[in-house]
Amino acid sequence: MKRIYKDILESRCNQERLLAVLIDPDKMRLRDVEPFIKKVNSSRITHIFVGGSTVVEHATDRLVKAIKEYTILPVILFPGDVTQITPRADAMLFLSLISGRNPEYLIGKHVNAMTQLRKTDLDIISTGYILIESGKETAVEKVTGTKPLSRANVQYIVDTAKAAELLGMKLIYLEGGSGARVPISEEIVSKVKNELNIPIIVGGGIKNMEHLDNAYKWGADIVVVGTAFEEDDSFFDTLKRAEEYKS
Ligand code: 1GP
Repeated sequence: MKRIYKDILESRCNQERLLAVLIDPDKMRLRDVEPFIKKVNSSRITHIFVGGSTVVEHATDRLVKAIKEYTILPVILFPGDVTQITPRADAMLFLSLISGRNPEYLIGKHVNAMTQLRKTDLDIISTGYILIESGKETAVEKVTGTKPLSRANVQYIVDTAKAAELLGMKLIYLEGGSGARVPISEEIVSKVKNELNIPIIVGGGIKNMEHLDNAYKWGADIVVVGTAFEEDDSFFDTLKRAEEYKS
């Protein structure tokens, strides 16, 4: 069994800022993997998340195989569906959509995944996935038939996250949705951080250095960026320049 979660906990103790790039198998062409991953390797990115809300069967397996040829960074599945499980990855976020009340996404799909998961050596990380409204309808809402939590109801978001921690979940993912107009707010991230002992992932709508720095400052242990890299890979250079400026 790989020790991806233990490494996340260790990094957190050392106050390291973990950064994950999210790659959607439906959007990344196999011939683009090599140049893209080479840029990832020379950046400060620490983890590669792979997943999407709607993915063609076997696309995840093919993509993870290709990614693994070019990097030693941990590859973590962020699956929208059972068909996105592949033993080639290192770990999997075992997501429970705790902002919604669709039993399929709370426990149903997890049960269906067991036959496949038993055959893998993935580090399976139980994750409370909280979708928070961010100004536009997200793919997660459409696929799961659930509504996000209101940004205004911060206490309810905190209570949801805390309940997940007490249920034994190991990570909380505060999700604004891919391409969110605005990232998760300071009040939400900092209040969830204050109450929780488990690491927090923040993603959705992180498009520039200010968004990224703020997410860490407010309490994110891992920040996930997808669209900014997908739409404009000069974001890699922006990251690099910001690092050089700091050092
Ligand atoms: C989506 O949180 C991730 O699930 C990343 O969002 O694509 O907006 O960076 P972006």
